[in-house]
Amino acid sequence: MSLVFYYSPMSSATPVQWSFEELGVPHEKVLIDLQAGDQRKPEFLAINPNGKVPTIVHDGTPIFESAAIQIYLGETFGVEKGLFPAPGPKRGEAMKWIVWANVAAGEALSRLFRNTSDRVPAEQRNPKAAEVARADLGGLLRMLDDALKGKEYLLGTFSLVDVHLSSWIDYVGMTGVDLKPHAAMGAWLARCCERPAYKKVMGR
Ligand SMILES: N[C@@H](CCC(=O)N[C@@H](CS)C(=O)NCC(=O)O)C(=O)O
Repeated sequence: MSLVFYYSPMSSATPVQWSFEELGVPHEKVLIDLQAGDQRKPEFLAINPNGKVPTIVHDGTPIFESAAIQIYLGETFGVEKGLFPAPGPKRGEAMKWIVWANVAAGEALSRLFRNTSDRVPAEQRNPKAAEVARADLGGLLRMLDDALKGKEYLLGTFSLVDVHLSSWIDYVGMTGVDLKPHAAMGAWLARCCERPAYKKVMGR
């Protein structure tokens, strides 16, 4: 078996790095230095034409997009370790949350970033659009908070779904979005962040 993981620290590769730690699956790690432009080198573009991390290559097949990678690692290695549901409705729930994080919540966060970040030229930023994005993101966080009420983890027991979403929410908090109004989500985030695997990945 050959499994190669292309990553960069503190990036969209972080949740995948955490999953690898939880799973304990042997793999080769290749650092892609985004500042140096490694992601635009022809040898990397041949694997992932998007030129982005994370990317994995399993037995010669490249897989990109973090949501797809998490689902793939879950179904390939996670079921026997009790970290991902077997095929069935619970598997559907796992996929639902992972895709939701990247597509629905990710869209609102990137809209907020595009309209507030000083890394985006001022003339491309729109305060009204930023306000709408902040409200949309708040609504999505409320939805996650509601889903976590009365629960330790999203699917009941800890799984790669919690890895993916809590890593993402931890990042959202680091961007300055206020997470305090969402108490159930905050308690769950604290539980997830205590995992030794996450502390190792984050160097905490
Ligand atoms: N939707 C992608 C996003 C990946 C992504 O944007 N990765 C960033 C790092 S956080 C990247 O590699 N950027 C390099 C570039 O765009 O040049 C995923 O979830 O995998």
